[in-house]
Amino acid sequence: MKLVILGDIHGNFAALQTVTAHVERWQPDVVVVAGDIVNRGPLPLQCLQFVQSKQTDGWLTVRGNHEDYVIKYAHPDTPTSGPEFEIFRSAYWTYCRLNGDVSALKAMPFQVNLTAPDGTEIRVVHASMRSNGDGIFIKTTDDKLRQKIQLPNQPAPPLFCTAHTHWPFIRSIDDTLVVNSGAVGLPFDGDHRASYAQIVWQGGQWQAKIIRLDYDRQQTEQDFYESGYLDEGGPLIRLILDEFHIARPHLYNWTQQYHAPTVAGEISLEEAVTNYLAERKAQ
Ligand SMILES: [Mn+2]
Repeated sequence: MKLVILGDIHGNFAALQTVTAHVERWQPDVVVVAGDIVNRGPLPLQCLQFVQSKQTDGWLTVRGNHEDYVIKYAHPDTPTSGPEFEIFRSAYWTYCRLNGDVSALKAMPFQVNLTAPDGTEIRVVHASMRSNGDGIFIKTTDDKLRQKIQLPNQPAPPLFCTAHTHWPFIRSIDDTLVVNSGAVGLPFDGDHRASYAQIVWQGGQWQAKIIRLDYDRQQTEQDFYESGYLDEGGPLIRLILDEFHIARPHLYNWTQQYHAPTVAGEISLEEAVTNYLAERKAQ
């Protein structure tokens, strides 16, 4: 059995094309898209439609936290003005790019369960069993890792696959192989190349490999400008473009430092982004 896990595409269509061509040459039995197809990147609709077109080839999907950020805008109580909205404007931009149709995102399940050749469980989630925003890192302690891969009614399976942190790894704990596929569209481990996981059942056990691929990053850069994302998505898109440039995350740190003062009106969003980027460049 040959299994592919690919996730965190984040609207990066060029990276998705390169990864897909590589995946299809390998001829896996199953492909699971581990969430975050849309948002935090310039071409969400193209990526979503492409993944949907692959469903006829048997591709499966789980729902990431970024799908949830976009789905939120289909709810009439979600504000579409005010300081909080300005911070999340990029997700609203994605929602508009999907023409307000979130039905495909809503249809994505929290987890995918498959059966291995020996009858045991294969489980794929976006982040962890706690939620699709609770990630697993290479440095997560063993105790925490155990809590993240099981629930009282769902013991840890022999193969547990995840994404979300944009930081690929392969790790064993107890009788479980934990595979984080990294990010197709927006890696955060300092390596610009697209990342996905190939997993093979061999000699009665799982063997995993992380694949890294160069792709047309200039095309994606151009997509940030030509799609209107950079102009229309609000000041935070400058942070996302810089994440793309340096293959490191900004949004979490920016939020820690500037979310409260921005919402309180102590600093404009524009200024908060400019200052943050200047501070990072000075480091
Ligand atoms: Mn993600």
